[in-house]
Amino acid sequence: MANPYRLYWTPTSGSFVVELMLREAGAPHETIQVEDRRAEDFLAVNPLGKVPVLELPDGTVMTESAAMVLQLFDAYPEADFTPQGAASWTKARRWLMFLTCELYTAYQQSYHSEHFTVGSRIAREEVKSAGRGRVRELWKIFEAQALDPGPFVLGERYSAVDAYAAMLASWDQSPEVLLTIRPRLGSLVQAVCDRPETAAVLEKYRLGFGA
Ligand SMILES: N[C@@H](CCC(=O)N[C@@H](CS)C(=O)NCC(=O)O)C(=O)O
Repeated sequence: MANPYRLYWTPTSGSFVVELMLREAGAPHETIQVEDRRAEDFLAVNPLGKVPVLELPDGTVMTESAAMVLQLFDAYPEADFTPQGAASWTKARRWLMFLTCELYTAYQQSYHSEHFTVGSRIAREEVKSAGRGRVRELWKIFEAQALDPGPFVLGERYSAVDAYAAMLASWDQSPEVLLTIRPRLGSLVQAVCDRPETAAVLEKYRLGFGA
């Protein structure tokens, strides 16, 4: 029998979308909660000291959440979270990279400012504040371009790119405010939350969108 996928995770982290996909695909998997990302045994798995980390059934170790999403698209071409057709793939690649390179990084800037400045506490506050401003700017672009016409990034069809976007939205300082000022993003998040597997994974990761 093939080995299961093994996903390293922590609460509130980017492992969320990967675990959701594994569950939705019915893929045999184990999850390993990382207690200390700076511990030697975890640094041996990922020298960056970051989650998610995904070990594939053949033993290959992957980092980078967006690469894992693409990997699971390949592994489960028929799943409803996988884009179908050339135009959808083009759009999915573009916005998945936008979410991971731009938005994920802007969130990291506000939550892990230590990676972005060697400066004082004041410099760190400035980095965080710039990150928060950037997050708002990037969601505006995402809503105007990726969700036109919506409701999903691929139009009428859901894909895991939407779950990735919902995960990032849940990291916002004030998700309720974000989803109010970006109503199309709000509808996307609601649609992701309505999927049968989502609630349990949101709860496991202690993520949510307020009342
Ligand atoms: N580019 C990476 C970013 C991973 C990342 O920054 N993970 C966060 C949790 S959401 C983390 O472990 N941060 C710890 C740190 O930055 O020291 C990915 O997409 O997987």
